[in-house]
Amino acid sequence: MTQLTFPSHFVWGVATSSYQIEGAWNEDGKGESIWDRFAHTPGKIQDASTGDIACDHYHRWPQDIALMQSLGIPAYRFSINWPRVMPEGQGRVNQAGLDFYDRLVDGLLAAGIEPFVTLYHWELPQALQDEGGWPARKTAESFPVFADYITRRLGDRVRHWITLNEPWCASFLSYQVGEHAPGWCDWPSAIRAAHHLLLAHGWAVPVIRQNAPKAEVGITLNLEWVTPASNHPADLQAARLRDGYFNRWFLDPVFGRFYPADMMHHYQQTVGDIFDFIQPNDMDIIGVPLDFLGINYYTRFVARSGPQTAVLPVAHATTPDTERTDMGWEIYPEGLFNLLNRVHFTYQPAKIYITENGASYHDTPNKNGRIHDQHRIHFLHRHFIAAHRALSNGVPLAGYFVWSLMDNFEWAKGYQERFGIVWVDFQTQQRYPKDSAFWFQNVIQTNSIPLIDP
Ligand code: IFM
Repeated sequence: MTQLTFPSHFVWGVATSSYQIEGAWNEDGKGESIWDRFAHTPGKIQDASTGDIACDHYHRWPQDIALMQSLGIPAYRFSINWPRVMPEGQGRVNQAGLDFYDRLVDGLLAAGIEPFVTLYHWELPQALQDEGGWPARKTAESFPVFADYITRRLGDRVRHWITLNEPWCASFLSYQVGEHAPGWCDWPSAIRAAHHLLLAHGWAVPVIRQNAPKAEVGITLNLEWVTPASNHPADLQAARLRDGYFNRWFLDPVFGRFYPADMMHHYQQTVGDIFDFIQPNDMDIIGVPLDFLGINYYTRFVARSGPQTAVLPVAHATTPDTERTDMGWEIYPEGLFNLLNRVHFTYQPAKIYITENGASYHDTPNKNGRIHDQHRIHFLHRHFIAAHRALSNGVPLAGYFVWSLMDNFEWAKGYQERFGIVWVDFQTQQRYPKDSAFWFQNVIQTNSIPLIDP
């Protein structure tokens, strides 16, 4: 046996998100999002760039669909920019914005590409942020209305819906760490934001089901494989806290288990008595049964006990000889295998899609215009093997989306990081498939990967 074959209906795809590729930040009636405001604020983005133009996908989507078609990509995960459709986040609908996504879906289907649509990949309308943002319950109440407009328009054709992308990023990274929009650094606000994001998810699911009765509905969580730096009790405790903060805080409520008791207790001790925002029935709404769980996996977290004063006394242990991508993230395919098994055996989702996995490498085209991104091929190959091993273990893994179709705006890092399997020249907007794109094409065509490392 020289090849590992995937199940016949396994879904292979690529993923993007609206702000990272669309550009056209203020065209055709689009409202301002928190990312427009954040990127326009000096000092927030490392290379001082913005997503104003990004990959200009708003204008170049027909070529981008043709590109995917030429690479034989069967499924495409993209997201809807909320203020493009509802400029103030509630009330008025911008028909031109809805039309854009309508054409995109039609174009994908005509090209034989299955759309997987994420409703929220972080572009909160600035108008809703001005009224409190995700820490305010009102923002959660606006979300199912937005979901209703989108799914009434696209629900006859889109068969796979993802409510939220990575609620940890939209809450803690955005309202506690301050690295993402709107850039707050406040623990109680972040914990409230997480709750309201999950509530928004829970409210949106029945709305989507009503408008798209034949569709699958799920949520995408970014999960880490957390390991302690040593067997010292303090490091074991650090690993438990990191896992609670990053993974269990979202997994437990989404699977109907309330928030993890140890973390509630921990936050009560360190942040204060803040849980008054949980209203009767909230947890039942959040725990609505799903058709699938989307998992975004990139790396592991090695936890060691950190400074004792912070809410989260956990540090990321660094090991000098660790293999890393150009972004500095540890390459740890075993973590994907472990995580898939853990989620399967602990939470038993009906189905799992890996909705993102990939790596940033800074390769540039050679004089012939070729991009030999061998590291990325190596990275993907090892992660595909991990996914295949999980399948053999009985994990109901139904598909795998590579992040990303093309190089794009990598949030606070701007354009310094390149996750695409297609290289983008941001001056000319020309796209150049990297070697990994052709390698992936072959994986898709054969529905298998070589056992031996390419
Ligand atoms: O670019 C992001 C994406 O928007 C969400 N998941 C992680 C990717 C890489 O950082």
